Amino acid sequence: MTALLTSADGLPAGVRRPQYDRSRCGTGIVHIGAGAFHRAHQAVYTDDALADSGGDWRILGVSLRSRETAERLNAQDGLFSVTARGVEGSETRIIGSLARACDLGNQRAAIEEALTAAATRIVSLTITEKGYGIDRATGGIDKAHPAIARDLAQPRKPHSAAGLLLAALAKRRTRGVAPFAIVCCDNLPHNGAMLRDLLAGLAAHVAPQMEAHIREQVPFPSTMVDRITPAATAATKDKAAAVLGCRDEAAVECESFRQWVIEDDFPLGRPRWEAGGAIFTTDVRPYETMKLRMLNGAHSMLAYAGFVAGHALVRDAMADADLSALVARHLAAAAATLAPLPGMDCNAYAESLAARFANPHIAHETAQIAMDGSEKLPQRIFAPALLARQAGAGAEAFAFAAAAWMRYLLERRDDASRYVLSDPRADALRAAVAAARSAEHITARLLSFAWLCPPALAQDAAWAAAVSQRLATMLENGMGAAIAQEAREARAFSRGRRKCAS
Ligand code: CS2
Repeated sequence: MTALLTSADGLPAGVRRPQYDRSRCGTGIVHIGAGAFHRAHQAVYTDDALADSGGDWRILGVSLRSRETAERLNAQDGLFSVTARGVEGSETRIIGSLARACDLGNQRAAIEEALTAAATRIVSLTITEKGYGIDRATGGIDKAHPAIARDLAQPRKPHSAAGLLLAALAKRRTRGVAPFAIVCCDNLPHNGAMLRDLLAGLAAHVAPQMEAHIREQVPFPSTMVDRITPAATAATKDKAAAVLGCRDEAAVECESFRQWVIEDDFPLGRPRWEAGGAIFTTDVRPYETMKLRMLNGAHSMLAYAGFVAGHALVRDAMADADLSALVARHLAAAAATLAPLPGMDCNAYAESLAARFANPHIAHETAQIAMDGSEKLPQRIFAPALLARQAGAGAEAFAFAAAAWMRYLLERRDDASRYVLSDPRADALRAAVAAARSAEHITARLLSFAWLCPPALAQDAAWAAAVSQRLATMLENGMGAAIAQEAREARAFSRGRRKCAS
């Protein structure tokens, strides 16, 4: 089979196609980071909105680094398939909302033109936590971030997402074109406000006249995005080809669950994303905090402990009764740090998360989640740990997760097989671990990084001891034994709690 997916005609009857005339819908969104998550999430919601009410809201996808993504998508006229796999079964549909894709290395002019066009009313981003260049200790720009450093030296030819947006907003302002709304769709706390601070911080260095404009005139609606989407592999494409009867080089698979909560701040208009189930709100923070601490926090714990113990996939780690007991404990501990959210039952949410992690049809690699821990742990683990400690709680679940991450930094599994740490701060992390003599020393060195752990938590001796004791067990007895011991203690604790409550 060599035919490529170039048209939605002629596909098997069970495959849903775009329910609208693509040629009648112009482009209104530029999306930076056209990877699997965007294709499985925002592109699907936009497809639903176009089917519901049309509009000039198709997407121009931008890749900042990869040339292949854009080439593959353009070879298929922007079409690609999304296979949603639930526990009960799967559904494959063709998404038509992507008009075309460009990569910055080869198509800078086209990207800059699209960003300054009046028709572009929204710019959204999925570039992962590390893509932005935020100094995590201050919230300002990280001058050591490679793309930010380049943009500070040469602001006229930006390479960072922040630099591109800033340059485009400046041109729009000069030409009298209203600013687009900027929607950060990455798992960062207060992602709209965070991106506003980043752009304003960059402006202060390279275009001071833009700083107030960014703070006062540019909308930055915050969002919470959710859909478990493993990185696409050769198997993803082969399975898609078997369903489609042709090759789809941009195929994605994901879970069937999806959620999008967005602050409704789009002065120039927006697609009717609610047609796909998006929820609009005036304050996204409670949703975002719940997702970061519960879903992402438990995911990270499971990924570090599971990966080191030898589980390559999340679903296999969940099949280990001890690890799934630790996931349940982590979810409960994270839920206890949240303010009540009307209409949201944290226990039901926790149960649904455990079921989603265990989905037998999703091959989500623990290594994928384990990447970039220094960018993820502050909001997933250390922020709720501090709150738990301030509330007088023991914070064992967070201490275990932090220790599992520290153990993972050693670059060898329980069975002594090696892997390479993938983290933008890998050098600093490796150096901290290599120079340390004991679990206590490793813990102290790592917790002292202000970009990682809030100083008030690092100085909490009981918390540091809880982390280092767990790390010592992991180092002396292996991760498998540490998981078993932790799960025993967690079960005994929850039995004790149930007794007290009855
Ligand atoms: C995961 C997330 O890779 C990770 O760190 O925790 O990508 C997670 O799968 C998504 O946020 C789910 O919406």
